[in-house]
Amino acid sequence: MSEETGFTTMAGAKAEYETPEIGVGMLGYAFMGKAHTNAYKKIPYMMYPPPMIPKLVALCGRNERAVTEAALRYGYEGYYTDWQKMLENDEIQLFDNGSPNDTHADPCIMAAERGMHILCEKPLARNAEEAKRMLDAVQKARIKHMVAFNYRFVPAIRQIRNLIDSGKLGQIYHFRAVYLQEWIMPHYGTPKIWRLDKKVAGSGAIGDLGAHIIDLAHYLVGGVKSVSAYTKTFIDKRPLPDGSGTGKVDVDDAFVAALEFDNGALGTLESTRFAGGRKNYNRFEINAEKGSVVFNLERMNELQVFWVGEEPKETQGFHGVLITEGYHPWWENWWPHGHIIGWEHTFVHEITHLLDCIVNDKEVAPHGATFKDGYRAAVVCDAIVDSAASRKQVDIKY
Ligand code: SOE
Repeated sequence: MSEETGFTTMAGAKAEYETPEIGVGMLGYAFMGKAHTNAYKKIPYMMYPPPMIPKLVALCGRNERAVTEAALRYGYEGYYTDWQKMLENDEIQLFDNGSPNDTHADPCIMAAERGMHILCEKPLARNAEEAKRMLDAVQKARIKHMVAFNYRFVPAIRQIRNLIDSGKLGQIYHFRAVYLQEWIMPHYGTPKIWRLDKKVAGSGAIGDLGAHIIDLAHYLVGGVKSVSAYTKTFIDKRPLPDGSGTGKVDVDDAFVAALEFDNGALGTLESTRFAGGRKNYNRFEINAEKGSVVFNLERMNELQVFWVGEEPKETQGFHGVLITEGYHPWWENWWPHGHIIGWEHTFVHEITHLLDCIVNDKEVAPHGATFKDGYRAAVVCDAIVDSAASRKQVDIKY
């Protein structure tokens, strides 16, 4: 400390325990690059003490001006415009793939071959065949691998999983899920962006939104036995983003599906980006032997619960509850009860889980989604497409 100023520098100060660093290489600087980087920067001081301290080694993106600005904004040590060059950097131990779906497979397979741990955004791949190649690559390598199905890391959803695991809900009869958005309706004038292009995205609402509720079905209920589905493309031609003309939309705008689970439960799934007024409406309801629970992402700190035989019977029915007590999942890291958290914090939780699994050699599953979960979701996504095309029920086979 300086006697004169009273100031003590923290430069070079060491915490009482050594926390290992992990070098991160982030592919993608847009929406998911921002959400993941925000999480990497929050982990050291909010998930305290952190399992590891992320070191922002490199950001990668094709547009040099944009990736330069993003690397400066977020504090990366440097940037690449070529992901293959980034994957040759030995300073990187964790490869994070937040790029569009057509650049999930090759970079992740190379990262696995180079022994890097991997976090890949959902959907894992454009289809099950591609997802299987990625799964095979990571299973050959001795690495930790996770798919960013971030809704597994909402405190209220983890609480539902805990209620299921503890037997408090009993046998599950129904899983009823919708994931509704509105942003490609006519009044948005959305051009044919990559999410509407089959060779880039693989599918439309199915892989973008449906993958989330399929993964939640797997995480909360179990394996899917069969699927019967419809898909629809409401607008089949859109202007090209560069203004050079129009392009055919070759992916689904919406789907509805009926499922039978291996454990006998029944399910219904629906996803669309044509649900006017629905901004990010991921809502599901589970009806079980001892009660029901309802989750709605647009009110993500709450659950609606119904308990069979609840007393006093005069007020039997669904009740709202805030999942913000210190004893609720992850709440010891945040604020006093009622001081709610948001969508961004699910990435903080999920990346902390991955870092904990890396540094302590723990299994990413069952609470984190591995590439095997990414593959299982891809198989169900393909079954929805196949059932709609054949107008027949499709049995799930891995
Ligand atoms: C767009 O539909 C999107 O950003 C999805 O890609 C995300 O997975 C979802 O969490 C929010 O909506």
